[in-house]
This record gives sequence, C-alpha cells and structure tokens, in this order.
Amino acid sequence: MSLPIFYPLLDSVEGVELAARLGVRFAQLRIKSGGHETIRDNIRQSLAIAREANMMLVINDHWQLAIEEGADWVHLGQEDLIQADLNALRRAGISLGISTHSQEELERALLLNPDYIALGPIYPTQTKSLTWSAQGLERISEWKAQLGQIPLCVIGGITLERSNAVLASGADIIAVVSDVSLHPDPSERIREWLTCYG
Ligand code: TZP
Ligand code: MG
Repeated sequence: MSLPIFYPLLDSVEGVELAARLGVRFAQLRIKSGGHETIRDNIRQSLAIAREANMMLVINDHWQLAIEEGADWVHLGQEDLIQADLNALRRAGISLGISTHSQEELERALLLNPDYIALGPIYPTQTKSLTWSAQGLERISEWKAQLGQIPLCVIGGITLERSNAVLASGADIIAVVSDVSLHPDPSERIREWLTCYG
C-alpha cells in the first residue's frame, strides 16, 4: 500500500476539519492534554469528519479509545508500546505506525510488523522536547535500507522547502507540525503542500 507523502499532525477537531476540507488524504490526531471523555469526544468527532472526507486519520497515543471508536490507524511511541495491547489492535484491524530514534528502537519496532516506521527528529524542532538530537539526512538512507517494503515517515523540523532533501534521502512520508501550525496562513500552507504532493 502506498501512503500519501504529506502527513500533517493536528491537535484539534478544527484542525482535522480544515485538513479534510482542503483535501488532505492522510493525517494524525495528536492530542496531548485533556480529560478522558474530552479526548474520546475529539477522537469520535475527528473520525466522523475523516470518514466523510475519505481521509485516513491516525490516532496518536490513545489506542484503547481508537479501538472503541472504530479507528483504522494508531501511532505509538516507544513508551506507549510498553503498555499497548498490540494483539487487541490487530484484532480490531488497526494499522500501526511506530516512532523510532535509534537502531535499538528500530529493531524492536520491526518485530511488531508496523505499517510505517517514523524516524525523528530529522532537523532540530521546537515542537517536542526530545533527548535525541537531530538525526540528519544520512540516517534516513540508513533506515530506509533496513525497512524493505515498510514506508518510512520522517518527522522533526521539516518544512516544504526541506521536503525535496528528505525525499531524495529515501523518506516516503513527511510528518509536519509547525510548518503548518505556525504558518501565518495554515490553510494556504496546506494548499502549497498539496500542490506539491497531493
Ligand atoms: N516527534 C519527533 S519530532 C516531533 C515529534 C512529534 C515534532 C515535529 O514537529 P515539527 O514542528 O514538524 O518539528
Ligand atoms: Mg505517544
């Protein structure tokens, strides 16, 4: 299965609504705060919007809610993998993306048959506080060589201007937060991405 290149990470139902309306095909709902029922409600509304627009929506972190609300995709970090019930995810037919930052994490993730592997941060990022420093472009080629058919998603400090470089290094999918969210006109920036990679 070939996944779209442009993969915006969104932190609200409004963000999902905007992305869906503009024609984004693959996006992630990444909610890092709020109570359980509020998060459930945001997931439920976002999935309904995504379904209506035929947009694949990946739920970050909240794998139990993703199962309960009928999601098709979940994204988990290394810390989530410790407690996630991967058999339950698979039984629910959910596809899985996994974050990796080191060779050890990559090898552990590959044992779980992921549907994509994320590598980050490629460039310095202000969006997430990480102990890992920037991986750089060479690491993308190293990861790609180990993945076979599994798509490689890159994340961290990536802008539209940097997209050619990461793709030329072997990336398949580009995950983006601030290049859209901090842009003076996020809608226009999404349109620019889609013009290049829609
Ligand atoms: N994981 C690694 S870097 C990152 C995440 C969630 C943040 C990416 O945000 P930005 O603004 O695109 O650098
Ligand atoms: Mg997580």
